[in-house]
Amino acid sequence: MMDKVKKEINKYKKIITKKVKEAKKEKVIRKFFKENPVYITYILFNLLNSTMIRIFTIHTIDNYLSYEAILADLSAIIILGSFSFLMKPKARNRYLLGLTWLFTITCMVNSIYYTFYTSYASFSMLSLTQYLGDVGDAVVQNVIQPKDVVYLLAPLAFIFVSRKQIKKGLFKKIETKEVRRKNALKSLISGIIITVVFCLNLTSVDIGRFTKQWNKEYVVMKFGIYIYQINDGITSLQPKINSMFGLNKALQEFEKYYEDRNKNDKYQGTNEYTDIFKGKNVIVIHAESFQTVNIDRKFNDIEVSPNMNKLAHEGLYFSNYYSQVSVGTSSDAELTFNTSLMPTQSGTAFVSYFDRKYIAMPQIMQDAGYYTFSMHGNNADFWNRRAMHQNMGYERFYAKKDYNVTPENSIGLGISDKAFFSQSVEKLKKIKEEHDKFYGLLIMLSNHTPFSEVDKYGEYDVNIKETVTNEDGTTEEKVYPYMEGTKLGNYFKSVHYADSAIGDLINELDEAGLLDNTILVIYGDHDARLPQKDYVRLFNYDKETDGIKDESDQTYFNFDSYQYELYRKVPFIIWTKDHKYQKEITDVMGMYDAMPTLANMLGVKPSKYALGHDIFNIKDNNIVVFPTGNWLTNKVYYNSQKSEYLALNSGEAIEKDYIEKNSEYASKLLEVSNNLIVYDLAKKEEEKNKK
Ligand code: GP9
Ligand code: MN
Repeated sequence: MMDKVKKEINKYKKIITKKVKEAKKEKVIRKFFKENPVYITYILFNLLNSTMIRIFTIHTIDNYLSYEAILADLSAIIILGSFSFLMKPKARNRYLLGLTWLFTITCMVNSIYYTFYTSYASFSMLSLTQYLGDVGDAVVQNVIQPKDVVYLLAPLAFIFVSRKQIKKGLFKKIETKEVRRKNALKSLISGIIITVVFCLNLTSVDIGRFTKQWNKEYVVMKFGIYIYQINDGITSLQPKINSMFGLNKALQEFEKYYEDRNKNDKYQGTNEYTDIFKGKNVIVIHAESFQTVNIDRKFNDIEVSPNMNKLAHEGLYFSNYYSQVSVGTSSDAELTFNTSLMPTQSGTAFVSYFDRKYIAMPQIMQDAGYYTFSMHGNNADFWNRRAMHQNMGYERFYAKKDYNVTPENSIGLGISDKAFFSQSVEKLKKIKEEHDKFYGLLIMLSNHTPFSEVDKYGEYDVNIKETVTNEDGTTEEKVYPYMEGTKLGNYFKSVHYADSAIGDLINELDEAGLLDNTILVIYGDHDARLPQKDYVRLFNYDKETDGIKDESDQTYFNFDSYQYELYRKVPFIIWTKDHKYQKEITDVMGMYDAMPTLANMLGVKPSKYALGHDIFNIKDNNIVVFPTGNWLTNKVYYNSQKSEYLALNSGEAIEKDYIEKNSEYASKLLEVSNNLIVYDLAKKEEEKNKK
């Protein structure tokens, strides 16, 4: 009995001490609030600003509810603010006001920048002199809207509250060093706790996007504007740091490399394709995530990509063409296609090295008297295209702002390919009227991972339908699910849509007379990163069990990691309306071979730094180097990480020397390409020659 009472008393004791502790804590907090009204004003108003800028710029429900960004903003504000406690009241006040101005200016600059570029400002852009002009114009045309000045609320509130406190004797307050240190520590610890909570919520996608920093809207939505800007400052310095050391060695190696190449490369010069398209207009189509696996593939006798198949069979079709992208995906494809250089080893050329000198196809065509332009329905700053397209020599970049984009005409990342193409044709008609020769790029968007908007792609079944006759003579249709519900299956549906958009485009171009003196060039930009297991199902489906065939089955296709790599290939097609040049070219080819091959046909000189070759010169001897150091020839796929290879023609012996020589060639090529971009060697060489 006594035990029971004791237990009860203890229980209540515990509750009471907890309550007392809580009350004490509350008092401590209240005390802190009461004693530091200036600091609290600093936190609240800067937090309000950072929340406002997200709400005024990114209008999505996810953004309004983004507690992650609030946590991130809070941690930046509190951690930076903590140091103020180490200072005496007067200096503390000045420091906090300074920070408030810094935060406020960050918000104002980004607010103005966003109005014009639907993206956030970057320190790296400061090195573009044209940027300053643009911002100047932006401010004038913008005539500072209320939404840009509302952020001044923070310094105003800060000044108001601090003045009041100064009158009450804030600056006369005597604090011991001990108290200052304690307060700083308290604030710092709370900042760190918030940071830890924030970090626990991060996914690997968040971290990946944060380090790459190119998807600015995403970074701001997750990390808040202040952390975005701090991170931007650091990443903007990286290319400068990379290029600070080792320039002389890089320049010497680069000069030697090209000297050797020009002397000893026997795969240069003219061939039967030289000048065949000289003077023709050129429309290049960047087909998002379009792989060769689609070509001539059918489900229930219906082609996945009937229009691309037609183009492939009626034109020059390079059926073993490989994309050489790295983390810069679409942008790396554009880089390699246009400059015949490889993606950089760290960062991406488009984002980190957009201010280097590139000798690119659009500039070459412009110099040959062509009007050059690019068209893409997404934000102009996505992948930093606005800066890079100009650098590569496109005279005009038609981006999202030039298109009528509505929720109804959008799929996935933005405007649907059908809407994009039909609006682009209107622009092309005008271009044709105003210019006698043009070279333009149209970048597609709808066929982009994750291929989940199946209801918008239109009807296309990826199952197996069969009509079976029953014993009593009646017939019934049997349906086996096959690829339905898989990511690869959805990909085929998405491709079917994109292909039909290409079909519509060709009809519309034809109606407008835009095909008569034009060559169409189409490339898949990179593979769609589809799961290996889906390919295993595609090639080894057993409809009786709705599973995978047994490996012992004679028809079993061992779709291993080598097959996966080989199946990443993308189509490259050059087509004209008159079908004059019809041929399938099966030699392996990399995206870096596009510029030398095309330039020869168009009668212009490719970049003297091109790393690829004209496929009609190099033919069977070609080598495709991948950014990983892997390489591919007609004979071998070599995996440099594993130092293993797959021989492609069974029975043919591969010499050790062959592997070594090609591996050396690949690593030298990657090094020279990277140095050329990082150290801006094309520019250095040009300056040297001028002297
Ligand atoms: C973005 C589009 C897609 O505008 O080109 O880029 P990706 O994700 O393929 O690199
Ligand atoms: Mn892409």
